[in-house]
Amino acid sequence: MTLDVGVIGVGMIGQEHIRRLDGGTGGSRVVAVADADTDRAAAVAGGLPTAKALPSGEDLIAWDAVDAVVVTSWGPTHEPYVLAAVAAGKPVFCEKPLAITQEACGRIVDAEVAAGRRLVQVGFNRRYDPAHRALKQALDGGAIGAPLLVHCAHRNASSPPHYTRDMSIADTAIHEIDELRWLLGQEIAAVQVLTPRRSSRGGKLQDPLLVLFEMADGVLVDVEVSVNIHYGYEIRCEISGETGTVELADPAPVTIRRDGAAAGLVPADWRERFALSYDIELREWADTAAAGRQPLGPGAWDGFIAQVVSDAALQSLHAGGRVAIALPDRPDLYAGPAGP
Ligand code: ISE
Repeated sequence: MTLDVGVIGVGMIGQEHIRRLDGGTGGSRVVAVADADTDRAAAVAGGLPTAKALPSGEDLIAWDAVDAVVVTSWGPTHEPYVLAAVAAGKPVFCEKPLAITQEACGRIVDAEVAAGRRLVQVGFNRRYDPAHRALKQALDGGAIGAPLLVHCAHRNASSPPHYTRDMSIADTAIHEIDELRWLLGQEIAAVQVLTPRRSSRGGKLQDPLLVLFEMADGVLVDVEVSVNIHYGYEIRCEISGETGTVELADPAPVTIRRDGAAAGLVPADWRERFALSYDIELREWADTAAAGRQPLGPGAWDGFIAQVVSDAALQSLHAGGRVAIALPDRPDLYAGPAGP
C-alpha cells in the first residue's frame, strides 16, 4: 500500500521531510500540503507530482485522500493539528515539541487514551541516529557496567534572530531530555540549571547553560548547552560506567592533515549532522503507518514528559535552585519498552 501523506507547514524542515516522503524508495507519497503562507504552499505543491495545496491544516486532515499527517508547522499550532488528526483516526508525525505547554501535551495524551490507540509520533530524531543507537547498544550490552555519570554537550554554531533564552531549554536541550530517558531507561527525577559566564557572542542570551539532571536511579548527567559556539555543530555524549566509558565518536568522516596539523571536519548545523537519522525516522514512521500498525517511535507520552521536564528546567533557570520532578502515572496505553 502506498501511504498518501499530508504535510502541514512547508518551511525548511517540512520541505526536507517532503523530499524524504515523496516517492523515492519508500512506499509513500505526498498528496497534500498546507501552510499559513498559502503562496508558499501552492509553490511547494506545484513542484510535486501528486500534491495539492489545501486552504488549511484542518482541511488537509479532513481530506479523505490523506492517510497520514506530518506536522512541521509553528510550535503553537501543533496541538490543534495533532488533536484533529487523532480525532480523524489518522497517524500523525509531529516535529518536536509535541506542543508548547505540558497542559497542551496532556490534552493530546488524553485524546489518544480516549481513542484507545496510539496514533502520535514525536520527532525526537536522536533515537534514530546510528551513532546514538550504537551508544545505547554498547550500554545495554554491558560494555561498561552500570552507568554512573553522563557528560553531554549540545553545541550550535550560532542561534537565529528569533532565538530566546528559554529556547536553550525548550527547543534545544529538550533533545537531551528525551535522549536520556531513552538511553538510560530511567525517568528524570530532578533538574538544576546553572548559568556560567556569558559568551560575548550570545548577545542578551544566557549562553552557555549547564543543565544538571538527576535520574531516578541516581545517575547524574551534566549537559552543556552552547548555542553560539562558532566552530560548528557538535553533539557529545559520554557515559561513565562501573568498568569503562562509552561515548559518541567524533562525527568527522575524514581527517585532513596539512600545514603541520590534523583536523576532522565538524558539521555546520543539525540538518547536516542528523540528516540520516531523519531519513530513518520518517521511513520507519511511514512504513509503520502504511502497515496500519501503531507507531514504534517516541509518542505523545514521551512528548508530554519532555515538556514537564523542560518546564522544570525553565523554573530552575528563572528562579535558580534544584527542581524536583513529580510525574503522573503512565497510562496503560503507553506501557512497554521505550521506542527505538
Ligand atoms: C533545533 O530545533 C533542533 O531540533 C536541533 O536539533 C537543535 O540542535 C537546535 O538547537 C534546535 O534549535
